[in-house]
Amino acid sequence: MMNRVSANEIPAPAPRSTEPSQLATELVERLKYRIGKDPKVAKPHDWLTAAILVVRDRITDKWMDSTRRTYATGAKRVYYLSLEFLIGRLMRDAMTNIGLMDEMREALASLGVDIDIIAELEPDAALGNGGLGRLAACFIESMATTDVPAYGYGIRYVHGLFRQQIADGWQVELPETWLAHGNPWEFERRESSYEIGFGGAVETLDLGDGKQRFVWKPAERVIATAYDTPAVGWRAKRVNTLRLWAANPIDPILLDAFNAGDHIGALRDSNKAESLTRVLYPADATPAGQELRLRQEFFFSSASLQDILRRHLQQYPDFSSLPDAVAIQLNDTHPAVSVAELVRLLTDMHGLDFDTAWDLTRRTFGYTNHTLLPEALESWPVPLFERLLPRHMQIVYAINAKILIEARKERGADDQSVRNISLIEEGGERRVRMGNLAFVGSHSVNGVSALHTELMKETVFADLHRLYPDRINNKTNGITPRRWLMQCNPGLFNLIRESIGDAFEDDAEQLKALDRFAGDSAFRERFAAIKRENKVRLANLVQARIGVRLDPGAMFDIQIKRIHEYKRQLLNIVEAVALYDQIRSRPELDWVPRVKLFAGKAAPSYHNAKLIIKLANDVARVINNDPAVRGLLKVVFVPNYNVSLAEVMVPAADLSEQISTAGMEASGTGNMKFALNGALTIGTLDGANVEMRDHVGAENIVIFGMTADEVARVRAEGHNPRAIIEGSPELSQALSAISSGVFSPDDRGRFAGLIDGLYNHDWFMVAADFDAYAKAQRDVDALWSDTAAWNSKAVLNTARMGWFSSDRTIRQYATEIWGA
Ligand code: HBZ
Repeated sequence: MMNRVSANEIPAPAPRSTEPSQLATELVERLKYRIGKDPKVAKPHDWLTAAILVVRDRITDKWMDSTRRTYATGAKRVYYLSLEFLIGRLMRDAMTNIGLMDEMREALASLGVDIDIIAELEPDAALGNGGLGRLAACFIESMATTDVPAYGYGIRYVHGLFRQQIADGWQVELPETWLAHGNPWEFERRESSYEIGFGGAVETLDLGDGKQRFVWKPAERVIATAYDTPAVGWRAKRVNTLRLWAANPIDPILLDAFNAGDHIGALRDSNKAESLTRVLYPADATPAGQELRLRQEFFFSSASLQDILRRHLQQYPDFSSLPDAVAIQLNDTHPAVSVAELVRLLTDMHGLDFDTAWDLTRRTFGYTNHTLLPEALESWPVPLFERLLPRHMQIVYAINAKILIEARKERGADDQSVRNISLIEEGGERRVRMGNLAFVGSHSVNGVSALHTELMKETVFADLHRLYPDRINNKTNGITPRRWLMQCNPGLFNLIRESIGDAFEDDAEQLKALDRFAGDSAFRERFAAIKRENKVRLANLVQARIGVRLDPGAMFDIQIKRIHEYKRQLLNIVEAVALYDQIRSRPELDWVPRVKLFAGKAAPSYHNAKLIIKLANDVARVINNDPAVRGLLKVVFVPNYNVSLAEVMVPAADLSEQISTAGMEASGTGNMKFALNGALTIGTLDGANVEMRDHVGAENIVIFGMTADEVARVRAEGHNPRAIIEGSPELSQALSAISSGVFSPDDRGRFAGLIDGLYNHDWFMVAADFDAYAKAQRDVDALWSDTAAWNSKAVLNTARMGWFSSDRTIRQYATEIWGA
């Protein structure tokens, strides 16, 4: 046996030199000994891998420091459970945060390598759909930055979100292959693996004294193996861990079957296991409802909890200290089965009684809700849940009994209220309600903007809120200013530093020192020049990708996000059509040149969303090729929206479109990225737009349309969209152009159904808000014409958005929820 050296006997490594010459030596070393390439023949991809390995090694020193520090201080650990982490590229982020960007650039240059070229080769880790996944990625970075000892837990999907191609205007989905060249960031941890069971039955053993023991005998088992990626915070204060689970079979091959000639059957179990973590579900609102999805949810919940409990027992004698040492945050209901799994592990595996386990569970979990859409709330058919997780079904019933008895007896809930808070939806197909399970299993339930949190109390969780009035709280979302200002907009970042010093780098709220520059014309001009450079960069990208030439002098009006009816890309497109009409009929007027840019993916099964993409492309083709418009209006749909594309589009925007139907966007985070980078917002009073208005000032944001209350009232009372449309000549004309096939001469009826929906119910209030929106757009035009006024407002947006840093959000979670 080797003698174990205890961690504190190993001397901390001497800080390495950050001299470019030293880095160059390390680059060549990694290239030779880790990749096996002679620098003479190394390809750009090899250099990328070498650069990542050099950076990763340096981060690793800090990583071990952080881990030791957490042990030594006995600090509380935070676990962020999320089925999605929309990370994007990591190299630039890591280099900026450890302060090696300039040195690495120089080191690579000395070897004849352009850092910007190899950086572009890094694939996006697109392990998420949209805002929820990107929020998780911002949080991971901010938790390291604010020195919260944290682990992100998720799934290592082999295929992230599909690659979007646009073929003849239609979205086509292609597989995404981010691991094709390997992943130099990650460490495989074969020793951190756990068995995960599915199906089978539960045996009940009678222990006498009315006590019982339950033994779950799963019919299938797979192994979860950990892959760790270090997550480094700003100035490398701390390095946390993103631990992603991959599924492997217990037996890689059934040799008996193979030897008997059944070569396919021999691999059946292996394929089945690996299929668990093969692909990310691409729907971002309607739950997939498929068995594989529930398997994914349970697989990563169980692996994470087993890992957490094992780590806890390494440091503490038992689980009575669990809620003091551990906080687990559930990112939406996707990991909500964790509530039942923790109870199971504590009772069946570790011998605690049910009441103790339940108390510890509730004090350990927090739950974040990201949507109010009733159709988006996750629930599982009882028969499916019971077949896959028989023991968890029993535990859900036990929790339910406890909750409902308490509700009736102690809190006087009536029948209707009891039906609403029940974990089981009755009437018709019985289903397990994951939102209710997450709510009762947590000590904190939070929304992601002030408005959303209030609506949670009034709508989806009204009855549970009445029962537990202290549980719901708000944590308004934020974004990391490292990725969304420093890295994506170096021009603006340097201008700010030159003007107000570098305090804002550690505290984004110090950006408010920029306020006084709004009235400084020399500053405004430099600010505008940087915006223009960013627009040129985007124009080049658009030219290269889709061959459309853009004038960087035009207003860049951008809407980028998932395609959804509630997000109302349709409202934006219809307004473009109306504007097109007006330009053609009044060519003599002084129109403001404008480019409307769109990007975003539609869930593959979401018919109307895909039709909206086709409409944007059809409208773009007609408008962009009509000489009568003289380039005053262009419409562009940029394919394959992802984090890296956002990093180019966000800094190039003059106008940010945040136009969801009020009450429907929980928060939004794209809205924050644009405003921080000096775009003006046109938006509804929805999600975090409300708080953005409070921070930037009502005169520096363009708000229009119905409020959430008005939307709710109109929906309840019923409205007549047809009358609204007929009362608006601009709108009727635009809609009839679209539905009669002006933009789809090859299939004139293509959009008839989409437009009929507006006449017949207009659930998302596109018609109802159209006139207000069109008028707001003309106000925007007027403002644009006053360049000084526009730029001054743009500067004030940047100056006043510091509060929306995810560092602030994380500090609030840490003090108000996690006690960390
Ligand atoms: O979460 C988004 C909200 O729509 C947005 O308003 C908010 O800013 C953001 C962060 O809080 N929600 C999502 O992005 N939701 C999903 O991506 C999703 C993914 C899989 C699902 C359901 C929702 O099954």
